[in-house]
Amino acid sequence: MATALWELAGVEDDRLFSPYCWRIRMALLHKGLAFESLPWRFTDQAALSFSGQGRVPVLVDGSRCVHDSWDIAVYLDEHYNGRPALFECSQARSLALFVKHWCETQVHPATLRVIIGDLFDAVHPRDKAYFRQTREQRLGERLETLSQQSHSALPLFRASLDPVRPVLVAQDFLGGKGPSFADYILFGPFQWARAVSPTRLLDPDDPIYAWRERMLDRFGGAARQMRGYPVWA
Ligand SMILES: N[C@@H](CCC(=O)N[C@@H](CS)C(=O)NCC(=O)O)C(=O)O
Repeated sequence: MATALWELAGVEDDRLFSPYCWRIRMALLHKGLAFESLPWRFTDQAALSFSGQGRVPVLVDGSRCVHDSWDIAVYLDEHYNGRPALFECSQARSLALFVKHWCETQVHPATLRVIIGDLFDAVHPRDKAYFRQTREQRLGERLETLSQQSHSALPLFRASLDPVRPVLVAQDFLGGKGPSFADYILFGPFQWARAVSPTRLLDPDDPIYAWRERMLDRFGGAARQMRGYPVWA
């Protein structure tokens, strides 16, 4: 096997809805590396045992196996340093680490509360009991209760993005003129949502909307072509 990416899928193999896996899918495209997609479901724990842990993404690159999206991005830049950089310099990498933690603590939870009902519908039937049990335990509420609150979660989701609006007015990407790994980190929750939910997360006059269009168009529209809902019908 050359390069392969284990990534979370829903009912269909190409309904890819992990924000962490999307980071790496975009990173591989950025690097111009061909890869095979290996769809994975939450209950396919045995399939990942070779990696010594139970989460995706997992990258298999020849004889190397790397897990954790941050470690995979660092590995890709160090191992393929002749290809376009995900981090232009060590300062860019440090700032991307901030974006990662900001995104995971602010944007991911806000996204989840908007899409939770649609997300449950999109997970593979054999994952549903596991998903319900783990997410209800984590969030402290029944999925149905959370789903009923999803409309009021949308303003909170939009507010969670306030720090990036002025940045994306001033420049096309978080990385400046072109996308960097920080952009792929932020793009993850948008693809997570788009894969499972018809909810219109952003108004077309939001500067983040234009940024998302640029991201969806990148690499010949690769992200837009994956199974999901149109961002605006
Ligand atoms: N820190 C990890 C987090 C990866 C992660 O949590 N992946 C989720 C899919 S979005 C997962 O595999 N969850 C398994 C589970 O919930 O059992 C990374 O950045 O790769």
